[in-house]
Amino acid sequence: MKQTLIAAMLGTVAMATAATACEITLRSSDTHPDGYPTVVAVQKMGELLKERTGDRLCVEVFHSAQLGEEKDTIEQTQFGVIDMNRVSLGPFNNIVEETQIPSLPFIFRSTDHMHKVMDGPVGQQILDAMAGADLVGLAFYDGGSRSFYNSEKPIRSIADMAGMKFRVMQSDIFVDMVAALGANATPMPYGEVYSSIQTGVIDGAENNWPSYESSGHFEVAKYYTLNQHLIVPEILVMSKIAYDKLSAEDQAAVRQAAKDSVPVMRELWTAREAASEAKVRAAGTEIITDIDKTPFIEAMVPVYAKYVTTPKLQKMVEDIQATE
Ligand code: BDP
Repeated sequence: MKQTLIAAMLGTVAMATAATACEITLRSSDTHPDGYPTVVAVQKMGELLKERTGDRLCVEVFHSAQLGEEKDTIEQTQFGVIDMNRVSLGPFNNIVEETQIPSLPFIFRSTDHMHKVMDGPVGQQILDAMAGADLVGLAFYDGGSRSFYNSEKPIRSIADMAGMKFRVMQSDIFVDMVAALGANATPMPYGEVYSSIQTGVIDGAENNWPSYESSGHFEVAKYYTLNQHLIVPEILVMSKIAYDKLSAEDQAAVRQAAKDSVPVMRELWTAREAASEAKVRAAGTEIITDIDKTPFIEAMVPVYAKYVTTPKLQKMVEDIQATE
Protein backbone atom coordinates (compact mmCIF):
# COMPACT_ATOMS: atom_id res chain seq x y z
CA MET A 1 0.00 0.00 0.00
CA LYS A 2 2.72 2.37 1.08
CA GLN A 3 4.81 1.38 -1.92
CA THR A 4 1.91 1.97 -4.31
CA LEU A 5 1.44 5.41 -2.83
CA ILE A 6 5.10 6.28 -3.23
CA ALA A 7 5.06 4.97 -6.79
CA ALA A 8 1.98 7.05 -7.54
CA MET A 9 3.62 10.10 -6.01
CA LEU A 10 6.80 9.55 -8.00
CA GLY A 11 4.68 9.24 -11.12
CA THR A 12 3.12 12.60 -10.37
CA VAL A 13 6.51 14.17 -9.84
CA ALA A 14 7.76 12.71 -13.11
CA MET A 15 4.74 14.05 -14.95
CA ALA A 16 5.08 17.45 -13.36
CA THR A 17 8.74 17.57 -14.37
CA ALA A 18 7.88 16.55 -17.91
CA ALA A 19 5.26 19.27 -18.11
CA THR A 20 7.73 22.02 -17.19
CA ALA A 21 10.81 20.70 -19.00
CA CYS A 22 11.54 22.09 -22.43
CA GLU A 23 10.79 19.74 -25.28
CA ILE A 24 13.33 21.45 -27.48
CA THR A 25 16.26 23.53 -26.25
CA LEU A 26 17.92 25.59 -28.94
CA ARG A 27 21.65 26.04 -28.29
CA SER A 28 22.81 29.52 -29.18
CA SER A 29 26.40 30.73 -29.45
CA ASP A 30 27.91 34.09 -28.55
CA THR A 31 31.53 35.18 -28.25
CA HIS A 32 30.71 37.75 -25.56
CA PRO A 33 30.61 37.18 -21.80
CA ASP A 34 27.46 36.74 -19.76
CA GLY A 35 25.81 40.09 -19.11
CA TYR A 36 26.88 41.57 -22.48
CA PRO A 37 23.90 43.10 -24.33
CA THR A 38 23.83 40.52 -27.14
CA VAL A 39 23.89 37.63 -24.65
CA VAL A 40 21.13 39.14 -22.52
CA ALA A 41 19.01 39.92 -25.60
CA VAL A 42 19.11 36.29 -26.81
CA GLN A 43 18.35 35.08 -23.26
CA LYS A 44 15.37 37.43 -23.28
CA MET A 45 14.29 36.06 -26.64
CA GLY A 46 14.42 32.59 -25.06
CA GLU A 47 12.23 33.68 -22.16
CA LEU A 48 9.62 35.05 -24.55
CA LEU A 49 9.70 31.85 -26.57
CA LYS A 50 9.35 29.64 -23.50
CA GLU A 51 6.44 31.68 -22.20
CA ARG A 52 4.64 31.74 -25.55
CA THR A 53 5.05 28.03 -26.29
CA GLY A 54 3.91 26.91 -22.83
CA ASP A 55 7.47 25.94 -21.83
CA ARG A 56 8.04 23.73 -24.86
CA LEU A 57 10.66 25.73 -26.75
CA CYS A 58 13.65 27.10 -24.90
CA VAL A 59 16.97 28.75 -25.72
CA GLU A 60 20.25 28.21 -23.94
CA VAL A 61 22.96 30.76 -24.65
CA PHE A 62 26.52 29.47 -24.61
CA HIS A 63 28.36 32.74 -24.05
CA SER A 64 32.08 33.54 -23.80
CA ALA A 65 32.91 31.62 -26.99
CA GLN A 66 32.24 28.31 -25.19
CA LEU A 67 31.26 26.78 -28.54
CA GLY A 68 34.15 28.38 -30.41
CA GLU A 69 35.16 31.50 -32.31
CA GLU A 70 32.75 33.10 -34.77
CA LYS A 71 34.12 31.73 -38.03
CA ASP A 72 33.92 28.16 -36.69
CA THR A 73 30.56 28.55 -34.96
CA ILE A 74 29.07 29.92 -38.19
CA GLU A 75 30.12 26.71 -39.95
CA GLN A 76 28.72 24.62 -37.13
CA THR A 77 25.44 26.50 -37.38
CA GLN A 78 25.33 25.82 -41.12
CA PHE A 79 25.85 22.13 -40.37
CA GLY A 80 23.16 22.09 -37.68
CA VAL A 81 25.57 21.31 -34.83
CA ILE A 82 24.66 24.66 -33.24
CA ASP A 83 21.02 25.82 -33.50
CA MET A 84 21.41 29.58 -33.23
CA ASN A 85 24.23 32.08 -33.42
CA ARG A 86 24.64 35.77 -32.62
CA VAL A 87 27.53 37.15 -34.65
CA SER A 88 28.79 40.28 -36.34
CA LEU A 89 27.94 40.55 -40.05
CA GLY A 90 31.70 40.84 -40.69
CA PRO A 91 32.54 37.12 -40.65
CA PHE A 92 29.65 36.54 -43.08
CA ASN A 93 31.17 38.77 -45.76
CA ASN A 94 32.98 35.96 -47.54
CA ILE A 95 29.91 33.67 -47.35
CA VAL A 96 26.87 35.86 -48.11
CA GLU A 97 27.75 38.72 -50.47
CA GLU A 98 24.81 40.92 -49.41
CA THR A 99 26.37 41.25 -45.93
CA GLN A 100 29.31 43.09 -47.49
CA ILE A 101 27.27 46.22 -48.06
CA PRO A 102 26.41 47.13 -44.43
CA SER A 103 30.00 46.17 -43.59
CA LEU A 104 31.46 48.87 -45.84
CA PRO A 105 33.30 51.66 -44.00
CA PHE A 106 31.24 54.82 -43.49
CA ILE A 107 28.19 53.40 -45.29
CA PHE A 108 25.90 54.54 -42.45
CA ARG A 109 25.66 58.16 -41.38
CA SER A 110 24.64 57.28 -37.82
CA THR A 111 23.20 54.52 -35.67
CA ASP A 112 19.72 55.86 -36.42
CA HIS A 113 20.42 55.57 -40.13
CA MET A 114 21.63 51.97 -39.63
CA HIS A 115 18.46 51.12 -37.67
CA LYS A 116 16.23 52.55 -40.41
CA VAL A 117 18.05 50.59 -43.10
CA MET A 118 18.16 47.29 -41.23
CA ASP A 119 14.51 47.62 -40.18
CA GLY A 120 13.56 48.22 -43.83
CA PRO A 121 13.75 46.43 -47.21
CA VAL A 122 17.58 46.24 -47.35
CA GLY A 123 17.60 44.55 -43.94
CA GLN A 124 14.97 42.09 -45.15
CA GLN A 125 16.98 41.40 -48.30
CA ILE A 126 19.99 40.45 -46.15
CA LEU A 127 17.93 38.28 -43.78
CA ASP A 128 16.51 36.46 -46.83
CA ALA A 129 19.97 36.04 -48.37
CA MET A 130 21.03 33.94 -45.36
CA ALA A 131 19.01 31.07 -46.86
CA GLY A 132 21.76 30.69 -49.46
CA ALA A 133 24.12 29.71 -46.62
CA ASP A 134 21.69 27.21 -45.02
CA LEU A 135 20.77 29.74 -42.35
CA VAL A 136 17.63 31.60 -41.35
CA GLY A 137 18.18 35.30 -40.64
CA LEU A 138 16.13 36.21 -37.57
CA ALA A 139 17.05 39.73 -36.45
CA PHE A 140 19.68 42.45 -36.43
CA TYR A 141 21.29 43.76 -33.28
CA ASP A 142 23.48 46.79 -32.62
CA GLY A 143 27.26 46.69 -32.83
CA GLY A 144 27.90 50.37 -32.16
CA SER A 145 30.55 52.14 -34.16
CA ARG A 146 34.03 50.72 -34.40
CA SER A 147 37.23 52.75 -34.04
CA PHE A 148 40.96 51.97 -33.92
CA TYR A 149 42.90 51.39 -30.72
CA ASN A 150 46.55 50.52 -30.24
CA SER A 151 49.31 50.08 -27.69
CA GLU A 152 51.87 52.40 -29.28
CA LYS A 153 50.78 56.01 -29.71
CA PRO A 154 47.83 58.35 -30.18
CA ILE A 155 46.63 58.20 -33.80
CA ARG A 156 45.40 61.62 -34.96
CA SER A 157 45.55 61.16 -38.72
CA ILE A 158 45.93 58.45 -41.36
CA ALA A 159 49.65 59.25 -41.56
CA ASP A 160 50.06 58.12 -37.94
CA MET A 161 48.85 54.63 -38.90
CA ALA A 162 51.55 54.03 -41.52
CA GLY A 163 53.05 50.57 -41.21
CA MET A 164 51.18 49.69 -38.01
CA LYS A 165 49.61 46.28 -37.60
CA PHE A 166 45.91 46.00 -36.74
CA ARG A 167 43.80 42.94 -36.14
CA VAL A 168 40.55 42.84 -38.11
CA MET A 169 37.61 40.44 -38.17
CA GLN A 170 37.93 37.60 -40.65
CA SER A 171 36.65 39.39 -43.75
CA ASP A 172 38.53 40.59 -46.84
CA ILE A 173 36.79 43.98 -46.75
CA PHE A 174 38.45 44.88 -43.47
CA VAL A 175 41.86 43.75 -44.72
CA ASP A 176 41.48 46.10 -47.70
CA MET A 177 40.11 48.85 -45.49
CA VAL A 178 43.22 48.83 -43.29
CA ALA A 179 45.51 48.58 -46.34
CA ALA A 180 43.80 51.64 -47.83
CA LEU A 181 44.82 53.50 -44.68
CA GLY A 182 48.47 52.55 -45.20
CA ALA A 183 48.56 50.04 -42.35
CA ASN A 184 48.74 46.24 -42.22
CA ALA A 185 45.78 44.05 -41.33
CA THR A 186 45.92 40.71 -39.58
CA PRO A 187 42.62 38.85 -39.59
CA MET A 188 42.31 36.70 -36.46
CA PRO A 189 39.67 35.38 -34.07
CA TYR A 190 38.45 37.79 -31.41
CA GLY A 191 39.69 35.61 -28.56
CA GLU A 192 43.31 35.90 -29.69
CA VAL A 193 43.46 39.69 -29.81
CA TYR A 194 44.29 40.41 -26.16
CA SER A 195 47.40 38.25 -26.03
CA SER A 196 48.45 39.29 -29.54
CA ILE A 197 48.51 42.93 -28.48
CA GLN A 198 50.20 42.07 -25.22
CA THR A 199 52.99 40.15 -26.92
CA GLY A 200 53.38 42.73 -29.71
CA VAL A 201 52.26 40.42 -32.53
CA ILE A 202 49.91 43.27 -33.49
CA ASP A 203 49.87 46.95 -32.47
CA GLY A 204 46.13 47.16 -32.05
CA ALA A 205 42.67 46.39 -33.31
CA GLU A 206 39.35 48.13 -33.80
CA ASN A 207 36.04 47.79 -32.05
CA ASN A 208 33.15 49.52 -30.26
CA TRP A 209 33.13 50.75 -26.63
CA PRO A 210 31.50 47.66 -25.07
CA SER A 211 33.84 45.19 -26.80
CA TYR A 212 36.95 47.34 -26.17
CA GLU A 213 35.98 47.30 -22.52
CA SER A 214 34.60 43.78 -21.92
CA SER A 215 37.48 42.07 -23.76
CA GLY A 216 39.98 43.96 -21.62
CA HIS A 217 41.70 45.24 -24.78
CA PHE A 218 41.75 48.72 -23.23
CA GLU A 219 44.20 47.39 -20.65
CA VAL A 220 46.80 46.52 -23.29
CA ALA A 221 45.96 49.11 -26.01
CA LYS A 222 45.34 52.38 -24.28
CA TYR A 223 45.12 54.76 -27.25
CA TYR A 224 41.59 54.82 -28.69
CA THR A 225 40.94 57.07 -31.69
CA LEU A 226 37.24 57.72 -32.28
CA ASN A 227 37.33 57.76 -36.09
CA GLN A 228 34.20 55.53 -36.25
CA HIS A 229 34.97 53.87 -39.58
CA LEU A 230 32.41 51.08 -39.24
CA ILE A 231 28.86 50.68 -38.00
CA VAL A 232 28.50 46.94 -38.64
CA PRO A 233 25.20 45.46 -37.53
CA GLU A 234 25.16 42.13 -35.75
CA ILE A 235 22.83 39.33 -36.70
CA LEU A 236 20.98 36.51 -34.98
CA VAL A 237 20.75 33.49 -37.25
CA MET A 238 19.30 30.03 -36.91
CA SER A 239 20.49 26.82 -38.52
CA LYS A 240 18.14 25.90 -41.37
CA ILE A 241 18.44 22.27 -40.32
CA ALA A 242 17.17 23.09 -36.81
CA TYR A 243 14.53 25.47 -38.16
CA ASP A 244 13.11 22.89 -40.58
CA LYS A 245 12.56 20.46 -37.71
CA LEU A 246 10.06 22.87 -36.09
CA SER A 247 6.35 23.09 -36.86
CA ALA A 248 5.22 26.14 -38.84
CA GLU A 249 3.71 27.50 -35.64
CA ASP A 250 6.96 27.12 -33.70
CA GLN A 251 8.94 28.67 -36.56
CA ALA A 252 6.69 31.71 -36.38
CA ALA A 253 7.14 31.85 -32.60
CA VAL A 254 10.93 31.82 -33.01
CA ARG A 255 10.82 34.62 -35.58
CA GLN A 256 8.51 36.74 -33.47
CA ALA A 257 10.50 36.28 -30.25
CA ALA A 258 13.69 37.26 -32.12
CA LYS A 259 11.99 40.39 -33.49
CA ASP A 260 10.71 41.28 -30.03
CA SER A 261 14.20 41.05 -28.57
CA VAL A 262 15.45 43.86 -30.84
CA PRO A 263 14.08 46.83 -28.83
CA VAL A 264 15.38 45.14 -25.66
CA MET A 265 18.80 44.88 -27.27
CA ARG A 266 18.80 48.51 -28.37
CA GLU A 267 18.06 49.72 -24.88
CA LEU A 268 20.69 47.47 -23.32
CA TRP A 269 23.20 48.62 -25.92
CA THR A 270 22.79 52.32 -25.25
CA ALA A 271 23.21 51.77 -21.52
CA ARG A 272 26.25 49.52 -21.96
CA GLU A 273 27.98 51.92 -24.36
CA ALA A 274 27.83 54.65 -21.72
CA ALA A 275 28.91 52.31 -18.91
CA SER A 276 31.83 50.90 -20.94
CA GLU A 277 33.00 54.36 -21.95
CA ALA A 278 32.94 55.49 -18.33
CA LYS A 279 34.91 52.44 -17.20
CA VAL A 280 37.53 52.82 -19.92
CA ARG A 281 37.95 56.56 -19.29
CA ALA A 282 38.29 55.96 -15.55
CA ALA A 283 41.12 53.51 -16.28
CA GLY A 284 43.20 56.35 -17.73
CA THR A 285 42.93 55.37 -21.38
CA GLU A 286 43.81 58.12 -23.85
CA ILE A 287 40.76 58.86 -26.00
CA ILE A 288 41.46 60.84 -29.17
CA THR A 289 38.32 62.67 -30.27
CA ASP A 290 39.70 65.57 -32.33
CA ILE A 291 39.90 63.55 -35.51
CA ASP A 292 38.94 64.66 -39.01
CA LYS A 293 36.99 61.80 -40.58
CA THR A 294 37.02 63.23 -44.12
CA PRO A 295 40.42 61.79 -45.20
CA PHE A 296 39.37 58.40 -43.81
CA ILE A 297 36.16 58.52 -45.86
CA GLU A 298 38.04 59.58 -48.99
CA ALA A 299 40.57 56.77 -48.58
CA MET A 300 37.75 54.22 -48.88
CA VAL A 301 37.03 54.87 -52.57
CA PRO A 302 39.12 51.85 -53.74
CA VAL A 303 37.44 49.61 -51.16
CA TYR A 304 33.98 50.48 -52.54
CA ALA A 305 35.27 49.99 -56.09
CA LYS A 306 36.53 46.52 -55.20
CA TYR A 307 33.40 45.26 -53.44
CA VAL A 308 30.47 47.08 -55.02
CA THR A 309 30.83 45.21 -58.28
CA THR A 310 27.37 44.12 -59.43
CA PRO A 311 24.12 46.01 -60.15
CA LYS A 312 22.52 44.24 -57.17
CA LEU A 313 25.18 45.43 -54.72
CA GLN A 314 25.25 48.89 -56.30
CA LYS A 315 21.49 49.14 -55.81
CA MET A 316 21.89 48.20 -52.15
CA VAL A 317 24.40 51.03 -51.67
CA GLU A 318 22.04 53.46 -53.38
CA ASP A 319 19.07 52.26 -51.32
CA ILE A 320 21.07 52.77 -48.12
CA GLN A 321 22.23 56.22 -49.16
CA ALA A 322 18.67 57.19 -50.10
CA THR A 323 17.29 56.09 -46.71
CA GLU A 324 16.57 59.20 -44.66
C1 BDP B 1 32.32 42.60 -31.53
C2 BDP B 1 31.16 41.81 -32.09
C3 BDP B 1 31.53 40.34 -32.17
C4 BDP B 1 32.81 40.17 -32.94
C5 BDP B 1 33.88 41.06 -32.39
C6 BDP B 1 35.16 40.98 -33.21
O1 BDP B 1 30.03 41.94 -31.25
O2 BDP B 1 30.46 39.65 -32.77
O3 BDP B 1 33.26 38.87 -32.79
O4 BDP B 1 33.45 42.42 -32.33
O5 BDP B 1 35.80 42.01 -33.40
O6 BDP B 1 31.98 43.97 -31.50
O7 BDP B 1 35.50 39.89 -33.65
